[in-house]
Amino acid sequence: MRMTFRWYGEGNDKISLAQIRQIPGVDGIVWSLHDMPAGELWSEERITKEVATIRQAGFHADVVESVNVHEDIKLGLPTRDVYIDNYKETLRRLAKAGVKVVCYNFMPVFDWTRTELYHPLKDGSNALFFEQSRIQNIDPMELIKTLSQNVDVTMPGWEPERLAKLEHTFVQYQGFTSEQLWSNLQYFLEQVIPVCEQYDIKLGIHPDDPAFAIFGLPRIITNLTNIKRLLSLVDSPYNGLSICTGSLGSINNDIPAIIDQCFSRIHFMHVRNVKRFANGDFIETSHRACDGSVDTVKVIKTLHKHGYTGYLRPDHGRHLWGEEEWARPGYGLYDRALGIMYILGVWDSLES
Ligand SMILES: [Mn+2]
Repeated sequence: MRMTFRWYGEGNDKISLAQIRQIPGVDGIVWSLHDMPAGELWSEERITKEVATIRQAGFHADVVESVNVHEDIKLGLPTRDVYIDNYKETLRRLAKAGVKVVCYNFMPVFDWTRTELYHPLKDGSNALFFEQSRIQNIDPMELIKTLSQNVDVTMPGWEPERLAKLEHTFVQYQGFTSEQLWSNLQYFLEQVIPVCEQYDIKLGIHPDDPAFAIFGLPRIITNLTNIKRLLSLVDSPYNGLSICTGSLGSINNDIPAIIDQCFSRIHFMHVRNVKRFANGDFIETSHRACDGSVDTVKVIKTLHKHGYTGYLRPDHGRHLWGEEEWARPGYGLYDRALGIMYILGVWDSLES
């Protein structure tokens, strides 16, 4: 297992590479060009510069999260071919720069969705929260407005140019079915996976977050059955998975069973914990197994049992010790560092 940490780039992340260096066990930075609109070709200069910055700080830059998929690809519009060509060329350029794994998702309109960014926990910290009743009774535009009022950073998947077109995008998805989304995902993979094979760069799809339909938009990467279907769309090791225990844990998935059955296709792991409530709400918690609904110890044990040598990062953490004042929601420094120590603690005890 190779421990990594997600970093948003110089001037775009209040956490420095020097701080990340002090977290034990982290040898790689998970990066992206976060200002790049979905569908646009990434320039070689920008890629080279970002990789150099990361390497100069003593890390590898093997994992990119994410190269966003343009909405026209998900919708299957005739214009998708231009964006798929850009995607292929971006993959070639990333491979040439030494990138090994690219994480992406195929969720319509939204990336991850929550109803509250700073919900208080009993210990005095706060965390991302999803409340079913609020989702059912709110217009998506309202939700976005309310959430973005309190945040002065751009969250991945909530980029201004995406939000500006939100109303129009919703109209485009009216009547859109999950079978259409499957078919468009297959079309995309059939185009890009041969490039991945040729240039030795692996794709890992991120599960949908949360793992159920919201606002009437289909969500398909949600459980073992659907993950197997995804893997069979193009049966290549390059068509792989980023398993996120928090996203899959938003419903009652048996994540160790998913790891067991799909192990050879897992290229990247996100480990975090969520606590689910009987009414379907869930809140993000510490990484400890006993603090949430995901048996994170069993997840790590299962990876260890199979001899996982791929990349892993702690995912969203709670906001601790006042860091919500400056940190990107879910991406503070402290709880992710604590999460790493927990994951490594379990791993080391299995190794010893
Ligand atoms: Mn994740």
